[in-house]
Amino acid sequence: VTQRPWWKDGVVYQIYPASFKDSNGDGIGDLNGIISELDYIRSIGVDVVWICPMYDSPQVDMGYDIRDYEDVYAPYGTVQDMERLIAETHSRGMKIILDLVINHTSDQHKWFLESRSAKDNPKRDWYIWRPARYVNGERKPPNNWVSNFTGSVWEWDEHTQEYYLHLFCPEQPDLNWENAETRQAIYKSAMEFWLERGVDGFRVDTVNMYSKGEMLDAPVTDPGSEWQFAGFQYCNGPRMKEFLAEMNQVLEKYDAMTVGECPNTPDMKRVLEYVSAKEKQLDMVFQFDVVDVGQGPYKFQTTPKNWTLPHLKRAIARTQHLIRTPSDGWTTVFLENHDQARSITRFTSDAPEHRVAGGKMLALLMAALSGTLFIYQGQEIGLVNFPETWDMSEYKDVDSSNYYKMVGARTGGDEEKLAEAKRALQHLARDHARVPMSWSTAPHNGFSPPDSTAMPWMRPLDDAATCNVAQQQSDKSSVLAFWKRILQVRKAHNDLLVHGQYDDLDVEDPEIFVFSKTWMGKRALCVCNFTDRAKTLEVPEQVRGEKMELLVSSVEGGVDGELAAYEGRIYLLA
Ligand code: TEU
Ligand code: CA
Repeated sequence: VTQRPWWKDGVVYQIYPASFKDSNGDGIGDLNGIISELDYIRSIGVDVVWICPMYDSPQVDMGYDIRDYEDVYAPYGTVQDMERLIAETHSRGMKIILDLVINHTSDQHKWFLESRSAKDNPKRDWYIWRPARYVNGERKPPNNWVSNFTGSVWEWDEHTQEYYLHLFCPEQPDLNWENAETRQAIYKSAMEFWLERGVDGFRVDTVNMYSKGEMLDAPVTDPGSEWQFAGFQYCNGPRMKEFLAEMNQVLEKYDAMTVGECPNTPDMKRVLEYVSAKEKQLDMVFQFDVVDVGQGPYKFQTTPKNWTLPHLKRAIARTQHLIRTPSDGWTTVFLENHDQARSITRFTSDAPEHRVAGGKMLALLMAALSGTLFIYQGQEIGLVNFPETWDMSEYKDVDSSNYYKMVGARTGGDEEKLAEAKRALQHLARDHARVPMSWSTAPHNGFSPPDSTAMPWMRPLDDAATCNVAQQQSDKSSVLAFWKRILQVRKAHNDLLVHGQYDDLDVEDPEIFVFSKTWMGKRALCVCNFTDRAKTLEVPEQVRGEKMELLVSSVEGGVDGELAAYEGRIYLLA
């Protein structure tokens, strides 16, 4: 076997600093809290940690609005704490990657303060400024693109009488990547500052949005529509390859890995151009096919349970086929992150009698898929969405609150429409991933020190009594115990499970997910029962007659020929 890069076989654990562990009792997670749990993280069988933005930030979008790339958000700690976290991670034989947020900065970044101070400021062109459009004497934004967080992507600046672009919050002005000087400053400040301190790579935020292309200045097509989804216009623009190639000249000096977040890219050929080894663009990407299954461009405007198992199978197949020879691509496996609701709730059942089985089955499914595997904090203990009974005030995320406000404004506060919006948030909001971790049954679920008087920044879960790290570390039938086991199985059968070719064996079956993995003549079969009822195990005709040796089941004492509710199995075929 050729020497494989660490980032292909390694399992990555994603940490959201605000919600992982609060070591000093101010109710906010911090770097010392993360350091105190590195042994726990290592014990799961994880090889890499990904830290979400810990940089100095006004926290409008939870750190994805960076005020200073070269400083740490004070409540999280200091640059020295980060240097200690990097060292402590490395001393345990793990790698560490940071979040690289370079499509935009905070509106309080010194570069933007300069840029907005005057039209002739040397940094004016470091951001994207445009004059107003006038329609019948009325001032309008340059076009009708809608922001990811509702409303226009243009914000009026009274002082210099122009609009600036922000694909996300108004507090997140887009950097102008057309300006070579800006790009060099980004590489130096956002990347080299941390590469010099030993980080092993980056998860690259909105990696395909840096080249806006000429559509940005195209005339407004349908003036009638208030706002228009433009994700397919501002993603994958004409200079993306050039920008990533230039960025790689810096990364290669440190042999750093990259995983790019790649929304709005349904065309697999375009994705392959990012992840093909010979293209030298990115090592891998997160595609949204699986986590957006069944959703339209406006994720909250879809009825929560509107996906089917064939939807999910086709989405998984698209991401797996990036590995199919002869492509020289690579792919990622994930069902959760800080932008996604909890996968047990979304894809199985979070009913008390099913949530553990659901969590174990999804762990087995993910472990059987090729590509680099990403686990999001809390997924390893089977955390689920917080209940519908929680009040809207518990939703702290700008994505959720802006959407809810927009529905209220559009419908004049229509109770039924607002209730519908809350149901969608209960199912899909990013907030479900941001509740403080449940460590034990101590006060604050062990997230903050027991004697701390400050309340955690978000309401801790109500179910910690039955779902917390401490309890599961000593419970062999826990979701945590199963994750540890299934990661060992994945490592023991690395060729088949991490690198093998994926073939779906029955895409249309609405209840059972069965696929095979093939590597140099060796084959495995994975079968998952996505229902809450026992189902007969039908051996797919493609493998009928072959000897099936059970490698692992997600349910103890499974019955031959029958799959229990939410049971997953992997067989070796001979
Ligand atoms: O996400 C970019 C992105 O496309 C999704 O966030 C999506 O637009 C959003 O969840 C609304 O549905 C990245 C980060 O992961 C996200 O947390 C940030 O809010 C966003 O970029 C801006 O930096
Ligand atoms: Ca703290």
